Amino acid sequence: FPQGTPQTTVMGKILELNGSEEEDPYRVLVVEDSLTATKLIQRSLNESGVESLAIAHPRDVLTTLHRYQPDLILMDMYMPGCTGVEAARVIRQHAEFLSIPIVYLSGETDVALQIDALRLGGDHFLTKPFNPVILNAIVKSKIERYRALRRSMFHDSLTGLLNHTSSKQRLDSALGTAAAEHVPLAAAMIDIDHFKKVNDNYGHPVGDQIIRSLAWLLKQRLRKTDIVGRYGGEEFMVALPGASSAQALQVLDRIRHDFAQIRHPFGGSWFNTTFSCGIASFPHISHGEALVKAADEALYQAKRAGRDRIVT
Ligand code: GH3
Ligand code: MG
Ligand code: MG
Ligand code: MG
Ligand code: MG
Repeated sequence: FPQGTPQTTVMGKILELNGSEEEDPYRVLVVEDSLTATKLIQRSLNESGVESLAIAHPRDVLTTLHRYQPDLILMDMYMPGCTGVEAARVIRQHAEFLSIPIVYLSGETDVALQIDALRLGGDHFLTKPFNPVILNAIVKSKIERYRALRRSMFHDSLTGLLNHTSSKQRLDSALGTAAAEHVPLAAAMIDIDHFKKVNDNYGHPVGDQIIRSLAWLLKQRLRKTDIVGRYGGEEFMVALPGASSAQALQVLDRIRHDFAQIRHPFGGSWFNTTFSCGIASFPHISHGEALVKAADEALYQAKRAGRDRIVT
């Protein structure tokens, strides 16, 4: 084996990618007009490690949902201006909040009214005074399932990265933010070189492992605020909010270099693979689709120029 080339431990670590990405604390939005009830609820959630934000007016619910991105809504029934049920109906009219769990927490003991509330977009009904143990158990189990659902909707099952659709959506929303904050954003398309040959020579499962190793390396090296998606088979899309083309080149070229050093074990020996990459950036290009297209064209240039390189 060549001297000085570090033996990789990447393969062993790949398995962690899907399961052990550290989880954000659970977040609950409490919609409740009584200050006393709010304090009790928030204390109970806090004691079991769940973050929360409380609003007293249902009219603020949509803006708060967008800003706070909670995993669950704890909804009072009777509040000034609008009932919890009315608020739930408004929430359910927005596609992105169609499946967020809404748990009512109310003094209402009339079962017919409780059932009405559940029919109109609620997932569960708890009555006050509440049992904190039950509240926390329900909150946690609902959030677990909601997060699992979202993971499978937005992520690729082989790598755990964002899938094609959600990486495009995330790019569009990051572009909106970049425009509002007057900061640059670099987008890159990455494609593994001669991957057909890898599959032909070593088999499809080995090919899959290589896709996972690149996914892991990208996740490992990029920031939490960067967008990393599996765009297609052996093709990845990366977006770096705040980074210029030149800055992205610097970061990604290290990754390119290090990926090429990885020794993929096969039949008692090992082999290397490389990737090519194209970079384009905002504000030079301002539309998401055009940005991806420009990065794709740069990627094509990188392939034509001999692969294992980045073109900006
Ligand atoms: P180039 O350097 O031009 O990119 O050559 P290439 O062979 O990588 O390009 P091409 O796009 O023609 O082939 C990509 C191959 O990737 C074809 C397909 O069999 C393989 N592939 C796509 N998705 C997967 C996957 O999920 N797992 C594995 N193992 N292979 C895949
Ligand atoms: Mg009330
Ligand atoms: Mg390809
Ligand atoms: Mg190709
Ligand atoms: Mg390829």
